[in-house]
Parts: sequence; structure tokens; C-alpha cells
Amino acid sequence: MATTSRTAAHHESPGTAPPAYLQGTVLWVSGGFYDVQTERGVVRCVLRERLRKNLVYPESRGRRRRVQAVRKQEIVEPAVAGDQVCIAPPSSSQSGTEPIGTIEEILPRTREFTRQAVLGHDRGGNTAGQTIIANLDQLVIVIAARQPEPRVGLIDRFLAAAEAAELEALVCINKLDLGLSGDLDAELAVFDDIGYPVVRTSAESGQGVDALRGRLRDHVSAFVGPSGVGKSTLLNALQPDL
Ligand SMILES: Nc1nc2c(ncn2[C@@H]2O[C@H](COP(=O)(O)OP(=O)(O)O)[C@@H](O)[C@H]2O)c(=O)[nH]1
Ligand SMILES: [Mg+2]
Repeated sequence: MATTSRTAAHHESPGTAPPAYLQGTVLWVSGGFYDVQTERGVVRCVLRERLRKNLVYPESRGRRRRVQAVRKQEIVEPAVAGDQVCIAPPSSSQSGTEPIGTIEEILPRTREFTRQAVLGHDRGGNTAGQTIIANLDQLVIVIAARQPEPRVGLIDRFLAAAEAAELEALVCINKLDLGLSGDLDAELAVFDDIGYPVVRTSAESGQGVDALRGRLRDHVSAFVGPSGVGKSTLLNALQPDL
């Protein structure tokens, strides 16, 4: 049955993934497992083994490309948070404790956030960017309403960094339950005026968390801001729907 419907859909739109595959976003990579957000919820996956390998092709063109060598990719993680992937979902007949899907393809990245990583001696000690997060497109600048004392200059610096990296940005004022410090209200109005959304939250009470979640939809976002402003607490408050 599954094979029949797969073939039929292939006739309708050649070149696209069979409908048995699901597209999703890698949320979390840990211990060889990849949690992938799909339209059917979060699916825990492993990576198809060939995606771990570096296939090396000869330089010459015009001939059928044949793999010359296979190198194991040992240092660089092939799939990272933010990657768009095609997965084969766990089959319904699969027995056992937790159903596990398989990542079959990693789609091309639109952008990468990298850190310089020194590769092994066998590659001549060359440095290459190690991708930490893929397809990042939004910076969430988190500042506390009080404690640690908000510094508007810091928001400015993060906004400048976001612009330089061509990321969308929004300002999140957390710990609203403590009350706004000084004339922060007036200063925040300026950010709103120049086009940066300001979201006010209390991770503690849950106020504004839905609004923030709405801003995260359809984005790959990174949370930045000083230590102690409540980034981890906010992520935990957001988690049920992530
Ligand atoms: N009053 C209040 N405290 C908060 C709120 N969010 C986080 N905190 C507290 O602030 C402290 C630092 O939070 P944490 O999430 O670790 O900050 P991070 O360093 O930015 O990840 C913790 O003690 C949290 O319980 C909030 O909305 N209101
Ligand atoms: Mg933290």
C-alpha cells in the first residue's frame, strides 16, 4: 500500500521527496541522536551512515563521477541544530521502546553560524569553520527589566551585530514581574519606533511567553544577552511547543 501511494505521488511531482519522507528542522543533537521537528511533532532520529562520510570525487569532468575515496567525517558534525532534513519516519510496524526515524538527506544550508575549528593533522592542520547552528535568521536579545540592571548600550551593540550578520532581531525584556528599571520604558519605545519588536516577558509568571513563541515561529533563533537575565528559564517556559 505504502509503495503504491509513493509511486503515484512521484508521478505528480517528479524530483521531490516521496511522501513517505517528512521534512523537518533539527532541534537538538546529542549522543548520536537528532531530535527533528516535523509537522507530526518531534521525531527522534539517527543519521543515515553515508551522511557521515566525505565522498571524494575525481577532478575530471565529462565522465561518470565515481567515488575515489571515502573519508570518515570524524570531527565535524554533519547535521546541526537548524538544519533542514528529510527523514524516513519510524515505521508503524517498528517494535521496541522508542520509535526512531532516519535522517536521509540534509538540505543545503541558507546560512551557517560557524566557529573556527582546527582539524586533525591528516588534513595538514588546516582550519575550517565548524558549524554550530545552521540557517540562523533571528537574534533574540534578552535583557532583564531589573537585575541584572539593563544597559541600553548593550542592546545597541547586539542590534548592530544582528544587522552585520543580516539577521532579524527582536528585543525581549524579561523579568517584567520585577517592574521596569528607571526610564527603560521610554528607551524601549525608541527600538519599537525604528522597527525592532520589543516583547515583554516574565519567564516566572508566564506573561508574554505566548507572544514570544509567536515571534519564534518559522524562524531559527538564537537567544543572546548577559548572564542571569533568564534565557534558560525562558527557553524552559517556551519548551512545550518547541
Ligand atoms: N523574577 C524573575 N526571575 C526570573 C525570571 N526569569 C528568570 N529568572 C531568574 O533569574 C535567574 C537567572 O535565570 P537564567 O535563566 O539562569 O538566566 P540566563 O543566565 O540568562 O540563562 C534565575 O534565578 C531565574 O529563576 C523572571 O521572569 N522573573
Ligand atoms: Mg543560562
